[in-house]
Formats: sequence, structure tokens, C-alpha cells
Amino acid sequence: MADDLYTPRPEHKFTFGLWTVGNRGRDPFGEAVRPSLSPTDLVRLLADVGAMGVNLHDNDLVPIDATPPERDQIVGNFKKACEEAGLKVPMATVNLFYDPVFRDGAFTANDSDVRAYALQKTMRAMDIGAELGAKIFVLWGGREGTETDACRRPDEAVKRFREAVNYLCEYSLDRGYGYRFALEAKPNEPRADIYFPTTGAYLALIETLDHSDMVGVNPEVAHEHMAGLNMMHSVAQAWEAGKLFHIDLNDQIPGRYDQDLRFGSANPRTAFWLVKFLEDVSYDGSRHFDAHAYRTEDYEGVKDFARGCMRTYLILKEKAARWNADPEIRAMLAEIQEKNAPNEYAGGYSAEGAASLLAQSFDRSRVASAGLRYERLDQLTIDILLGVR
Ligand code: GCO
Ligand code: MN
Ligand code: MN
Repeated sequence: MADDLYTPRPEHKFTFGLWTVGNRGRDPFGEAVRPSLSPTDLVRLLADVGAMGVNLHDNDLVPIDATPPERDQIVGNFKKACEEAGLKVPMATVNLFYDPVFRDGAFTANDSDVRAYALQKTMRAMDIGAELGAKIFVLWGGREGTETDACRRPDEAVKRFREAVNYLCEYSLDRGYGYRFALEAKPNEPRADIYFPTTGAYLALIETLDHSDMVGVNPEVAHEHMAGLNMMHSVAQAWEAGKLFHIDLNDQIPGRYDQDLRFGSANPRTAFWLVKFLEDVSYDGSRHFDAHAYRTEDYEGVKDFARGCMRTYLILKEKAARWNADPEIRAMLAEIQEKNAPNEYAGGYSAEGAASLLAQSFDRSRVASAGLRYERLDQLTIDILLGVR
């Protein structure tokens, strides 16, 4: 029965991008290693491994030069394939990075025609997503950045980006699509420096938007790790702000190129804290995997990869429940909580409270003398993770 715990089911809300399982292993140094599969084949592959949904960029499905009747037929067939396979399309996004027209950026490009085209392309991608039932629209600005800062002032880029997102919110409202936008940060690659390099940067921008309630973030493990950050902290801040609209799960060794490794395969401990956080707060969005299989794999290996992402998530979810139920860990957490008693400044500022706080004396050496036992707490965590507890 233990195995059943690790079997993906629709309620786990596991999703993959068409571009993830469809990744053919091309890299800057080498050609594709796998044949291309059609979007409908990929839908069947995902149904086969037990995913709940499939997400897509406009051009993962509809070629950039498709005529309107071609587009309608492709989207119609895809919708049917998803229905037959029992797969949902919870999220859609737009490719604003592949075509050469975006070499200087999309929403932030210096050429206003490029910016207009980027908006048009995004609106059309929103139409496709809406037709397929998507309610989350991700914006990843892969080309919104620079190699040289001689080309524009970054504050101008911020203004252009804001203007674009404001426009797209209005479009969604106008069409009654009900989208929530999720902004995805990445510090670099493919540009030398990308604007809004971290989730925190987007959280700050969002508060300046016309419809800030419609816009949240899509943090990605690899991207926060590339910036040397703690993914779970970024996710927690987004969550606390009510802005965790989506999440991109994968793995990444800091200091490397964008690796997009199978979830939890490089840093299982950081993946554990992330899964534990998502489960502890009952995050109810998709668990979306934005990763791809090693270049060594054929499509059987791609299935192993996809199953592995979900299995690791479920293993870590079970470890998190074990951690939460562990009597020794609970006792230690209760001790930590005991020190958290209400004091002079709890409940906010008052002149009397401030006077009393100013008059209080603190026994610093007593407070600082007792060890906090976090070594023990962490080792208990490691024991659970390594399967001896
Ligand atoms: C990357 C990004 C993308 C985006 C995707 C959705 O590093 O390539 O993570 O995979 O998530 O384009 O907008
Ligand atoms: Mn990425
Ligand atoms: Mn991503």
C-alpha cells in the first residue's frame, strides 16, 4: 500500500508544460537527441504517467505563422485530445523569446512596433488559453534584459513592462477571461541580465500596477537558485502577500547554467522545505513541473523523468507529514513556541507601551547563553529525509 501514497492522482494537481516533456534535448552545443512528438502525442504521454494537466506557450501548439483557420483547427483538435485524455489546461503562456523579432526584448524593446507586436501576440495567446479553459496566464520575460546597458535605462524598461501588464489586465477584463497573471523572474539566461531578476523584484512591481489584485508571481526553483537565493523563502513571501498564483518546480545546482533538472534531484533537502511549506499552508494551485529529461533519454526516459518529478514530490510530502507528527520534533517546536509569549510591543504601538518598552531591562547574557538546539532539530530532519527515522 505504501506505493499507493506515491502514485500521482488528479487531486495532487501535477502539471507539465508541453515544452517540458516535449523538450528534444537541444542545447547550445548539440542538436536534438529525440524526435519531435506532436502536442496530442504529448498529451497522451502525460495522461499515461498520471499528470492532471498540461500547460503551453502559444507556439508549443500553434506555429507562429499559422493562418486563423489553421489556428482554429489546431486548437480545436488539441482541446478534443485533452478532453479524451482527461487532462486540464490550467495555465497558458506566451513565447516572447524565440523569434528573432524579440532579440532586443518584447514589452521592453526599444522599437515600439516590437512592443505592439508583443502585446498582440500575448492577447492572441490569451485567446488560445481561454478557449482551452486556462485561468492562469504566466509571463516570463526571457528577452527582457540586456547585454549592454548602453541601449536603455532600466527604469524605462520598468515603465514599459508595467504599461504592458496594465494593458493585458484590461484585455482580460474586457473579454471576461477571468485570468490571473503570474510573473516569472529569472536573473539571467538567455540575456546577460534580465530585468526583475527575482520573485521579490516582481512582488514590488505588482503593487504599482493598475490591477494589482489580478497579478501575482510564478517562482521557479532553478531561477531562485541561479540567483543564489532560498526558493522557499521567496515562495513564502509571495504566499504571505497573497501572490503565489503558480509555481515552477524543477531543480538546479547554484552557479550553473539553467539546468531544469528533475524536481528534487539536485537538492532534495531544499525541495523538502519547499514541499513542506506548500503542504503546510495548503497551497491549492497546480504543482507545475518546468523541467526536462536528461539528453541521454529516449521517450521512455522522458516518462521516467516525469514520473520521477511527481514521485519525489509525493515522497517529500509524506516526509513532511512525518516531520510534523514526530514527537521529538513537536516537543522542540513547542519549546520554541514557549519563548514567543506576548510582550510590550505585541498588539502594536501605543505611547504607554513604548514608554514601558523603553524602560524595560533585558538580561542579554541570560537570553544568549542557552543553546537553541537547532543542530539536533536539523539532524532529526536529515534522519527523516534519509529514511532512518
Ligand atoms: C525558462 C523558463 C520558461 C518559462 C516558460 C513559461 O527558463 O526557460 O522557466 O520555461 O517558465 O517560458 O513562460
Ligand atoms: Mn527556467
Ligand atoms: Mn519556468
